Amino acid sequence: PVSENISRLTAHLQGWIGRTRPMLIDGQWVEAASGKTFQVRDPATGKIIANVAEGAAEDIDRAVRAARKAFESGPWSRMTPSERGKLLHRVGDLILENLHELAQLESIDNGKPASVARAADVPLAADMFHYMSGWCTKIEGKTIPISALAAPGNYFSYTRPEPIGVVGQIIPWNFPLLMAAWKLAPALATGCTVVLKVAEETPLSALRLGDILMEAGIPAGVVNIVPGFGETAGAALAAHPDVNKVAFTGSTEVGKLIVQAAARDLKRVSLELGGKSPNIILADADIDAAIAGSTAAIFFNHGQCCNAGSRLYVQEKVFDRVVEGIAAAAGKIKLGCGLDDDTEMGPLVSDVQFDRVSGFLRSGKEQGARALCGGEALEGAGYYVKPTVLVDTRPDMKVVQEEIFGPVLVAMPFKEADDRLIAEANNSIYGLAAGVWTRDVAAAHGIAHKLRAGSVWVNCYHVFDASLPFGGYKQSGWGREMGQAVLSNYLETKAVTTAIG
Ligand code: TXE
Repeated sequence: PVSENISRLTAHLQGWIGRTRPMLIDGQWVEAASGKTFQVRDPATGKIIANVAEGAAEDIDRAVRAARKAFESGPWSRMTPSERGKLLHRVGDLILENLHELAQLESIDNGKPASVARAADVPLAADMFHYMSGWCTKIEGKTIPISALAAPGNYFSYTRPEPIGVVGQIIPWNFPLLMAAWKLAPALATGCTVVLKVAEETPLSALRLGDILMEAGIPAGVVNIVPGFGETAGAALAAHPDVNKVAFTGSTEVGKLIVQAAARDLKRVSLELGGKSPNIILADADIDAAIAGSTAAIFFNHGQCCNAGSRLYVQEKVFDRVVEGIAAAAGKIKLGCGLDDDTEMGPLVSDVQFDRVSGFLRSGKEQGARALCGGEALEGAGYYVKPTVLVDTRPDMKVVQEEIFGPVLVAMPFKEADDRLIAEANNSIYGLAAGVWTRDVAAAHGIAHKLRAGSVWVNCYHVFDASLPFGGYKQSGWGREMGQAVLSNYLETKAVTTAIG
């Protein structure tokens, strides 16, 4: 059955989604070599919205060959940095020109409210291209005064940052367009060429972005977009001998498989993986702001954020007020189809995620946690789970240790903001993000410095910017996305030394 929500899309999108969506290889929209397609579903109804070409090893190989050709013989490698920068800027402009449609597409594919996609996902994706377009002309080497003890003489030495080559990028379904932008923009800014494997749950917005890249004038073969499944297309990309680097966002479990596959040829790897981020509220904080911010920290994007503030630590004397405040706010969140104007939280992305999150809710109950609100799915069609706050938890519970990736907060009280609290907050295999709420500046920075996390937000949460590096400590990943820091993911450094007599 076809989802009735298709009729709510613009006429143009209805036409676009109504045709089997091919993959982008060497500037051409083509079918899979096998001729196979797969179905994409609307998480609000569980019904079908599109058919998409199902890429596998042979398609990945075609795409890698196209990317290699575009990298070696141009035109990408022959373009000036300024020309590349202008093209990237144009991509950002075109994303904004298509804001409304991209937001609708993201909503029907992922389940998130279109209003959120319009305010966040799509403009942030455009911003990433705009920001990275500026870096094209600013990737500079250094001149280095050397001593050359073993070979005395006069030398002129400099470094040259060079693009790593053909990059394989594998992205998840939680921010489908934004993750494509986070990956593509820096790779293109550094002069690499790309094969992008999009998530099987949400391939549509990245395929639409493929149209935009072509319209902007990105040359054939520079970006190839292959939808398909992880174990086939994804694994083939991670293992392809002619890929120089793999950039992956997804589960820590699959991140480890990527490293193993890449190890065979010692490919460079960067990883942005899971999290179980602590969010700490001290008693002296602006409690109303902390309640509002911590509600958003866990429930934004239905909890399907790698950086979600999913472990809440609240100082004892304000614990009840805070958790009851968050539970009250959670109870007011309007669940519904992402295409409805008043929806604040949509369904989870898929039946698989729905079952996974429901399993965590059962496990929490079995191990003795108590739900202050939610704690169950919504009856009826669609993959809806009620926003949930769990208390009476213990550090060893599955719901406290593992990434749930759904709208489920676990809350724990603490006595003093001392080293025991820090140890508890750091008691995780992950280290992606953290939050601290307090009016005490010294305490805020003291705690921020001791947390083993790649991002720490003080009196705020989920504040992202194209210029700020983002990524994880420990099993949350390798390397950083965004900012100047991401460029090193896609560059090699060459040292050139000339004898000058
Ligand atoms: O992730 P996968 P899933 C976490 C979150 C979630 C769990 C499972 O906890 O509940 O992961 O989600 C591709 N070789 N995150 O199963 O499988 C896959 O096709 C190569 C956190 O969706 O990691 C998709 O494109 N690629 C996360 C991508 O990997 C493979 C976001 C991510 O899918 C592959 C998503 C393989 N063997 C989930 N297997 C975050 N950090 O934001 C799968 N893939």
